[in-house]
Amino acid sequence: MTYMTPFSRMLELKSGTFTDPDHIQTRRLSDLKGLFSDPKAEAKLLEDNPVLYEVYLAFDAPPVHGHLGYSTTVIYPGKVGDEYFMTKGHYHAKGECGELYTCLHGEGYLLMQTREGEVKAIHMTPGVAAYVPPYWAHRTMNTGKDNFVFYACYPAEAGYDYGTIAEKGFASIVLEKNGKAEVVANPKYR
Ligand code: PAN
Ligand code: ZN
Repeated sequence: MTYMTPFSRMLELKSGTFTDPDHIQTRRLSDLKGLFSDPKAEAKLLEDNPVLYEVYLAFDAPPVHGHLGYSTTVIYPGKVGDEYFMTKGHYHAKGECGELYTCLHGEGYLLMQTREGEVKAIHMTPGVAAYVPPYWAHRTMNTGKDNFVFYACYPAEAGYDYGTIAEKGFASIVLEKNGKAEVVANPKYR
């Protein structure tokens, strides 16, 4: 038996950045084209094409049973029209894989849904440790004025199904209404 050597990474708890990640993924508005509910606001903001979020992947885990991936996501504050900056959102390609999300900084929502359209929203503030059960799609949005940062841990074999969300959308969206975040039904959900 050949053992892998244990290791650690350094996570700056406030900023949520790993100082020595294996990978950083940067997602701009153009990477989420068509996912926001207000096409005019999206087209206007695409002229600037801001960075919406970054994922610090601490470890490029081999995508096989037994290994764990871990990362932090930093979603910047902002909106497309009335809709808060958010992640693409995905089901796991291996739907039976769950995930842990722990908020480190800022505030936001973790939206989850099943393929049958059942929706659950969890308000994320520092210390909230949320469980994404198997088979639930998940998407996060920053509803605060500061960066929203969370730590995630997941089976490395989970993989990503982004296509279903790109095609059908999420059943709920989170909009700012009268200065407050509201989870509302998505009129474009198919
Ligand atoms: C997270 C997400 C991360 C970015 O690490 O991948 O927050 O969201 P999208 O992948 O939807 O763009 C996770 O859920 N991994 O499984
Ligand atoms: Zn996931």
